Amino acid sequence: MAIVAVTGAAGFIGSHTVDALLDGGHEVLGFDNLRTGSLRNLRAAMVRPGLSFREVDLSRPGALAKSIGHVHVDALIHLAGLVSVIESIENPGLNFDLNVKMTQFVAEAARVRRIPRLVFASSAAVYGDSKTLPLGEDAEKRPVSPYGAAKLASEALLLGQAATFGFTVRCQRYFNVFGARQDPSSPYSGVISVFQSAFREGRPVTIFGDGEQTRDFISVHDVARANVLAATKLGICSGVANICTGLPTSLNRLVEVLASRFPSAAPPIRAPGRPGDIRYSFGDPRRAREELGFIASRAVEEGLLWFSEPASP
Ligand code: UD2
Repeated sequence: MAIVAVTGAAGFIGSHTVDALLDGGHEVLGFDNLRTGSLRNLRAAMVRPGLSFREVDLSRPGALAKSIGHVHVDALIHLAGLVSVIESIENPGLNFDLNVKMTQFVAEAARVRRIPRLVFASSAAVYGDSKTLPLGEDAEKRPVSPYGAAKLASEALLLGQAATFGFTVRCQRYFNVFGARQDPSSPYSGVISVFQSAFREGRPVTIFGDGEQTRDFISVHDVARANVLAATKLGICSGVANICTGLPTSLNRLVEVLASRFPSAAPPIRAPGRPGDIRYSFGDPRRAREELGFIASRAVEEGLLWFSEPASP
């Protein structure tokens, strides 16, 4: 069993990763500044043995290494950061601080505290509007937001320092992640959480464009499992891998599946496409299978039905 540090532990992906680590019998040191994360997400984990949580601002130099102290950490999963593409466009300086500079502090903590393995939350945003489908890891990288650019820069920072200082880094390029605890309240939240809460509350959803755009939706449970594998699997090397299903799903199909679950829902509103929206996106999942032994287990339709289960009376 390993001791694993998790940054962004109270976030959407972070809290599920903490749960999955505890399920595997690992010990977890969780860190979060609670800017976008919430202790609510860790409610169940907090009462289990194995988690020690600390509220800390990791954007201060040295804060992470200091918080880890002299605990012998086997792996560090770095999920903290600025998570909204739109916020990165509105505030590119903050995006730089939280998504690039903070990554450097993580690399320094790994070096100073001799942490042998890092796992980094990268994103399909590094591909931007690349036209090669499915998106393989070697596809052209054309980020179209400060967020995507910061993730790409962070991958390079970490891979370069891993090679220099002798630790292993796994950069995980998540595609469109969905599942419980994803905040549906902002207009820029993941489409599944927005649609799901609208269906539940009997409000119509808005489809931007013709609804034929596709995404590779992956369940947060699968993403958490991929993180645990990257942090704990023996004998893996540094590298980059897509964390995706390889299956494209259109928005119209999403609405069809949700409508079958909530038959009395109002019909969707149609609105013009969002500027900068990517038309088709789905990844090639083979590298994660070969290098991590990771295969997504929950197809989006099955995951959606589970996720959209109407609340019991
Ligand atoms: C996702 C990620 C983003 C980045 C990007 C990389 C999320 C939340 N965002 O952006 O972080 O990694 O991929 O390419 O996972 N839509 C509607 N109605 C709504 C909301 C959305 O039609 O009410 C459409 C939207 O215009 C888009 C699709 O749904 O065509 C998916 O939107 P999204 O915001 O869930 O995710 P995406 O792919 O833009």
